[in-house]
Amino acid sequence: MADPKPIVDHLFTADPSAHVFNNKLYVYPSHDRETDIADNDNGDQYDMTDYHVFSMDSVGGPVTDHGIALSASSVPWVGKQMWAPDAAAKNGKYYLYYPARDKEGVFRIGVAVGSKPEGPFEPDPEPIKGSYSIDPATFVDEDGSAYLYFGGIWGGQLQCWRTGEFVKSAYESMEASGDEAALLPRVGKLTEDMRGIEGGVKEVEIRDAEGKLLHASDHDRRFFEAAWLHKYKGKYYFSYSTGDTHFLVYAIGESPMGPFTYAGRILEPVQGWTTHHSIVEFKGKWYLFYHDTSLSGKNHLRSVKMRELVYDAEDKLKLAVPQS
Ligand code: FUB
Repeated sequence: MADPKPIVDHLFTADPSAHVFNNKLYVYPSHDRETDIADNDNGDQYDMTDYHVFSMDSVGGPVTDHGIALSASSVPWVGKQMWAPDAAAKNGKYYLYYPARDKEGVFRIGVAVGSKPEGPFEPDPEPIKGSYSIDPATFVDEDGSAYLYFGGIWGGQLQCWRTGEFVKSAYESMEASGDEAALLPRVGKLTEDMRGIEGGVKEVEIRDAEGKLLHASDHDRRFFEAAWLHKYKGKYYFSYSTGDTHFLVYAIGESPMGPFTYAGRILEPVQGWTTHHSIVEFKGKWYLFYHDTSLSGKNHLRSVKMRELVYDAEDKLKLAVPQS
């Protein structure tokens, strides 16, 4: 199959979080922009300043760009770099979750509230208490309980939060090999008003088939960034990027808080340094949203694409048409 076309090409978009609200498919991506900042491991080249929201009534139909939903200039705590966002609906309101560096350069996660899925969103003046690192992803369960997953290594600073406090000197100490368990993504239960975390932040355990936590040296399977959670047939599928190996993989659990057991790979590396995704059911079919750099050839100018996903007889996830 030919590589799919980006869903839009008038802007560069990345890190797509897709949700169905009011029978429409909404996509909440990062809005990549041209800068003259050189690529580095810190991710300084991803210097985004606002978010646009997109929607479609049908797959393959027109995609509407609803314009700017939130800008860095309207959030008092943001210093720079508005990275991968997500959105949730509850209590008749819509919530946009987004990471950015604060004025001290520490990544935090903010929330902004709107009355429509496409925004505009009014930001809370402070980041979510207890939040840190990047790549927020929300999941609202059938009983109304809502969860916020987050975390990303390297530029995303998760390695600085091993103790629960920000330790700047730990920035370079990314685990690479040896006996230690891999750094784990984080999850917090969202408060009823969706603007805070209750009960503290927990590690999301990702285990192998023998029940052992994945090792730091297990680069093909260990967590790096880009967490996502969806539910299928009563089971919780936690998917993520393996970062320096650039796979999108998933693990399955019985609870949204984990633990999850590694289950397989969804997508091979895409063109470009990062990979990031979401998974959504729309009109009876399942879709993977992801990005690559096929339009620009530049790591920081990405484009969102989508592909259909299917489950096999054992409820394992795979692309409907294999990656070419
Ligand atoms: O878009 C900036 C960062 O690149 C995201 O937060 C990561 O997931 C990676 O895609």
